Amino acid sequence: MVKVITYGTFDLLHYGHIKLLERAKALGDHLIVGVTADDFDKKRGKINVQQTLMERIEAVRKTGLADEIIVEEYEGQKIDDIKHYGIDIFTVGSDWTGKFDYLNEYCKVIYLERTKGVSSSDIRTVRNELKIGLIGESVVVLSKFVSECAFVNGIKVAGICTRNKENLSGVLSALPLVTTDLTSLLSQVDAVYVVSHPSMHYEHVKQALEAGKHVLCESPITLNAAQCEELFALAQEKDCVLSEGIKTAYSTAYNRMILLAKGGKIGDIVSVDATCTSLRGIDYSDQAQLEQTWNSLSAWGPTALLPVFQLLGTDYKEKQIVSRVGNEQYRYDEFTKVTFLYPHAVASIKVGKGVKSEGELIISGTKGYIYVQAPWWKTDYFEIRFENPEDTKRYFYQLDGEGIRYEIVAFVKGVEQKRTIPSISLKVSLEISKIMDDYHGNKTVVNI
Ligand code: C2G
Repeated sequence: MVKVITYGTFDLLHYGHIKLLERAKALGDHLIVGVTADDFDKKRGKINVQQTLMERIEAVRKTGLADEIIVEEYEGQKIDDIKHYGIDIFTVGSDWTGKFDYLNEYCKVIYLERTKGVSSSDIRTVRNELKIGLIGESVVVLSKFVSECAFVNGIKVAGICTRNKENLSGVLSALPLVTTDLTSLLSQVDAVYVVSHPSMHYEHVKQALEAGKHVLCESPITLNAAQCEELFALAQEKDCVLSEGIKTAYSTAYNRMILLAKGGKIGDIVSVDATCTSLRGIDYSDQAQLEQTWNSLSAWGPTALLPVFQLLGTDYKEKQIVSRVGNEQYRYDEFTKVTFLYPHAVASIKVGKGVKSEGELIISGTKGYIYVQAPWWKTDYFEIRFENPEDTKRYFYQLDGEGIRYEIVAFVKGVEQKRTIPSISLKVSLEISKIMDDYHGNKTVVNI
């Protein structure tokens, strides 16, 4: 019996895949098909896969062409499989010609002509070509966002509304539409990415939602809790997606760390301590700069609050906000520490653009603790440590582009499925706005 094996993602199964499977089957008597696991696809840069592993396996099964279906989970698994299953022939489409010649050491390698004119990424792009507009002034953040969109199927940046037209460069100045008029931008797009100053978010998000546009808004969505509730209600009424933009929430390493912590790996969580600082000078005499510079709590608070609220919830008993405020009129804090008291736990965040500290995340538990080194908010690595250092567990999950592309993929999927992908729950979004509200309203803030 001649055993053949082939591998693939088989996302949105199409006739190119089926023709490949038919010809693979014809090469022998028994065909094993390896379908790639989600993590493995992500690791090899395929971040746009629309269907789950089970949906893709089921689609391959329904062709009736596979005698066996296995899951491809790690780099190098092909060699293990060829040995384990006693494979005679490995085959794959000609787009991979040369890439698997090393397998000749273990079995025959045959490249089959790839079917022209069809691909999963083309189907994805046609299916949901989302035109997105940018709103804001930060050239660095916006340029990064445009570059990251290039990795995502089915999204196109159609223009920008900014008060900073004269300073645009590169990818931003090359956009089809550069305007200061939000109405004209909204008429050209299906969705917007809002990264204007937080004091403008409410106005911009509201106008976009009123116009029936989906919104990805850099957190904090608003500086006022009631307005935040109002915007989510408006999004619901308009059947639009309103997503909170905190790129950390979309990083695999961060999400796996949260799951392990919640799963009891370190016992009961007693303390969550997150620090985010980035030393940036500010000229308090420069009104224009003050007006458009994000204060520390707005810039870093949402990120630092995320693990606190996702691990301990938002029903804390007490909180204390301590801030070193450099400019009262704009409530520009150089440093803020917020501590939370829960029934059986405590938490603290330290954020600052005028103070430098160690940007680490430490989750303390009754059996051990999780340590995420600086800059924890864009990490691909964390450790779970116990009393005995020899028991330390180390985790690595590749993170490309600081996580922004995964945030965009989640937003595009959310729009397609007409729901906000629950990476950040509504409760967390509302609580983040409440913290901003308390700070900007100078409620219960202790000044140092
Ligand atoms: N294919 C094809 N014609 C197309 C599209 C795909 O012949 N128009 C072939 C590919 O060459 C591959 C198989 O169908 O052999 C599955 O394609 P994908 O799902 O795109 O997966 P891919 O990442 O190419 O899988 O490690 C090997 C890879 O897993 C191959």
